[in-house]
Amino acid sequence: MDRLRRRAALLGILLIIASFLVSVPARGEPLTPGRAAQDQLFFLVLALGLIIAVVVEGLLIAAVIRFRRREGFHLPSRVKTHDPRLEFIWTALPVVVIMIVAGGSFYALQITDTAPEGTVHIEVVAQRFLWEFIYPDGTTAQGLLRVQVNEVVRLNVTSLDVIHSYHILEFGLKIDAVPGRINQYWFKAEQVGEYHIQCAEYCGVGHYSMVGVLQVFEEGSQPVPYGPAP
Ligand SMILES: [Cu+2]
Repeated sequence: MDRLRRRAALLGILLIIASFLVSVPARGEPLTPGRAAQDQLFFLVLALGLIIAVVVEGLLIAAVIRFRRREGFHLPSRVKTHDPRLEFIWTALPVVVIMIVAGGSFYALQITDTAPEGTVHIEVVAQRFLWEFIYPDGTTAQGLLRVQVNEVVRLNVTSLDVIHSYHILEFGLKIDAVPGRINQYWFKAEQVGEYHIQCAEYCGVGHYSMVGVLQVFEEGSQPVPYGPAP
């Protein structure tokens, strides 16, 4: 029984480590300013969480070992039930931690929600089961969005039927496409390449096929598929 329990505990620890290792490389190098801000916030929260976990679990394990039931064990006649200093510390410390996380969150939000000047506006119209892109010059494209590298692009995302979600994993970008509403997001692709666009909100039987490609091309390598930036 003891051996089984030990093996289960070991397996649990290995699973936690494995899930962490799998999730980190999947995030890769930041490709947009919004993604970089999100990563900073993620690692800030991760670091704080790890410090708290080590301290709390360390204290717990130390207490379990030190105060375990031993031969000749008996409860002390007087047990201390209150310690104002200790209570102050365990109230103040979480407040400080939450304030640090709140500060980091507002900083990240300010970056992801504030598009720089001189942006190219592209309308993203979702419908079952395809993505349509409307460029500033009125030309449209289905399933393929082309933008120039290092160009600041503002997306106005909406839907014609049900709620969809415009998702590009590498950009840390996920924004709902809601009928009758325009949700905005901006990005600046900093690396040339092709990125997978996927609907991330279950929208019907064809949901799996609601995909597209974001093509980020080198400046001058091909004609710009849209008019001049407004
Ligand atoms: Cu969808």
